[in-house]
Amino acid sequence: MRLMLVHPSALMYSEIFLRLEPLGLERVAGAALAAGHEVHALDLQVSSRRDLDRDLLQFRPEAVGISLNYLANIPEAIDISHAIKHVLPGCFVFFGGHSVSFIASHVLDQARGAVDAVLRGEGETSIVPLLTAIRDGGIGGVPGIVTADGFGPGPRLMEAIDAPRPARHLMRNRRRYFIGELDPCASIEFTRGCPWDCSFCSAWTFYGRSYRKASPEAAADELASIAEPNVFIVDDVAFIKAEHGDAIAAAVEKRGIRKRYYLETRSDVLLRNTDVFERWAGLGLKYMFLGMEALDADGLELYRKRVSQDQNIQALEAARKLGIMVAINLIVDPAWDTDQFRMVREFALSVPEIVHLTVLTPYPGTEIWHTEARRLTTRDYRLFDIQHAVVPTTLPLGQFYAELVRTQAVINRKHLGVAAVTGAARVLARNLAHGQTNFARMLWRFNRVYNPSRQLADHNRPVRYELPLPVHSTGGSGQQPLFLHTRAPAHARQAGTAPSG
Ligand code: B12
Ligand code: SF4
Repeated sequence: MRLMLVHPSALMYSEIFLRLEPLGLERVAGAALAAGHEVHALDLQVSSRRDLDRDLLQFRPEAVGISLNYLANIPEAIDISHAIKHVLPGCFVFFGGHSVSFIASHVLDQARGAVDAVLRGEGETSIVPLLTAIRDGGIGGVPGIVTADGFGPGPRLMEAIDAPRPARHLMRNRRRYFIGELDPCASIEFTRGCPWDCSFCSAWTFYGRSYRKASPEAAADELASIAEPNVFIVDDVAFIKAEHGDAIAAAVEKRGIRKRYYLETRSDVLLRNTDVFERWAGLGLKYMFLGMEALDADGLELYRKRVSQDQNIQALEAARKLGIMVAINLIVDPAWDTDQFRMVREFALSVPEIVHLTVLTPYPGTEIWHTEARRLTTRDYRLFDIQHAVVPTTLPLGQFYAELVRTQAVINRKHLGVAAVTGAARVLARNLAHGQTNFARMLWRFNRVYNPSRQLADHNRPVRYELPLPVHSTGGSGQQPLFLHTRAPAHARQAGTAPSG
């Protein structure tokens, strides 16, 4: 069958810092290719709508799948579905991905017939059964399927994540993928899932708190197959298990692979497995996101981060000793007043690290979607990008954005200052010499995009598609009802029970 897979456009406020390959979509493509289907992929982060229109007419897909990891992309995906049905009325259009999995039937209703199905959960296990069912019938029996007729069987977790390999070769314009100065940059997955249970995050609910590891040989083979000199490791929390991180490092050393890496991890994991991070620093690990989330004990408690502020500070020291640059993430609570923003500015200026701010956002799939007592002030999908306030702010909204942007600008100026003396100018020149302009554009675009009036104006756009209303609970019925995948393989359940944080 001719299958076309599409990733929507980049999110405006994060595109400044990064644009990364759609790894999940590439893995779904890999599964379909392995079963003998003809697959075409298009990423609107790096291609235009005109490319999409042209490809639809030339490739004439029998099925089109659109990836929806981010809520903010849902309106665009619904519009694209209408356009597809207009030119190819017989084409089967379906959605899949992280965010849409939690609100599948709502989105189907909103699409008013333009979307035939949503595949919830991991796409590798359901794509081939879906394509077979489109041809032979029996769509209602596909794992994870939701159609206008209702829910089919639950989504199925893969036993192991070694295969299928992401079909990277299908993506055009790969040189446009980057994160910060790692330009161009590919992505890879060493583990899947997270055993912790932070209240604002849906990574753990999606995978039912399971945790799976790629085999070290498969991980190193895949890394060796990547052409880009830079790699983002997409794991929710990298190197939770020291022996796994060490085993991949050994396989990478054996093959003599040399790249520069960016990853995400937790402070307690960095402190517990410092040796592993040191070994990876030797292999080229340059940057890491550290989700500190809050500067005070109350905030850490509220987000159920299970890390103390002392551990966070020690982790920063550990990373500095290893020469790894940290991007600290802090969650901005819409309840903040000017004092709290000032404190964050002071903190950001007092540490050499990059500080990244995201606004506390209850979204489907998270615990706070059900427990947050504050009412949503908007249900416009496009504002659920954790750069906008979607619950009431203590400051008037305009002032909240003014404080937010002022804080971000102070932080950004600091980096440009630090960057100039620490050699970013050299990096910039090197990238430009190789025709890589993503990092340079990022430095110049900040002021245009991060602008309080623009953020405020985003709230006044006409709204065509809205999120469903949350179903409130006190959280008393345990965590199981939040899980999307409910049956983890036995080995994964074992690994997932022991976060020592
Ligand atoms: C790695 C990651 C990042 C990285 C890289 C992002 C990137 N573009 O690659 C970084 C740290 C930079 C990042 C940034 C952001 N992220 Co992020 N990120 C993740 C994370 C941890 C893993 C994503 C991943 O690559 N997984 C591995 C691949 C293989 O899995 P996958 O993409 O989910 O695909 C599988 C399924 O979803 C499904 N699938 C996917 N597409 C399709 C399509 C079809 C047709 C089908 C059938 C199935 C299918 O099958 C795939 C294979 O199993 C997820 C949490 C999670 N565990 O999912 C959050 C997550 C997706 N991010 C989130 C957010 C909010 C953001 C930011 C907006 C935060 C910010 N403002 O800074 C930015 C936006 C960046 C951007 N535009 O890409 C939220 C999404 C929230 C929401 N509901 O909208 C998540 C869920 C985390 C959370 N907080 O709960 N992110
Ligand atoms: S540790 Fe990170 S990925 Fe895991 S639940 Fe918390 S925020 Fe989500």
